[in-house]
Amino acid sequence: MSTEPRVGVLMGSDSDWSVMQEAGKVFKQFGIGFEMKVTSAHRTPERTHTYVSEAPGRGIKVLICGAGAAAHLAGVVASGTNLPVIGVPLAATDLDGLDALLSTVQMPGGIPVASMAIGKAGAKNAALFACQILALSDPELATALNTYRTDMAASVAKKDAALQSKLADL
Ligand code: RP5
Repeated sequence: MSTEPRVGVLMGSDSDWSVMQEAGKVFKQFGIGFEMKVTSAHRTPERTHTYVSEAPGRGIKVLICGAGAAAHLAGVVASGTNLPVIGVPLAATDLDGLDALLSTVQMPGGIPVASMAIGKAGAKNAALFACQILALSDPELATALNTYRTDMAASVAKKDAALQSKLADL
């Protein structure tokens, strides 16, 4: 698969990296080219607008935005592009991500943001969701996603088998 970046992963601060790296791990696993940038909706609005306006011309097809607190990043990015934007709310304050979740998911009608769960699961699912979007026009990636789910189901069956043997030993 091409390693040219097809997904742009933005985060509002370097303090978001520990969670947003989960998205990067998924793209590495599937061999999807991606780039990651720190850019903030409110601290660096011009930098954010410039990135968003240039992204499609560089082959970016999907954008992921991780941000905490009053998380404007996904909404602001979505306002500047018709590319699909996936928001990942992050826990950065005493509200444990509920603030970011509501800021990300409660977009007024007209400018959609696909919001994932708070934190690492959200970052991982954002990347998988981006892969699913790309797979619409990438049969090789579609096959890889099917295999991923088959393997996941097999691991659950294996865990159940281990549980049954623990039960038998009680
Ligand atoms: C948001 O504010 C960032 O996305 C981050 O989650 C949060 C706190 O940022 P720092 O103060 O750690 O830079 O914009």
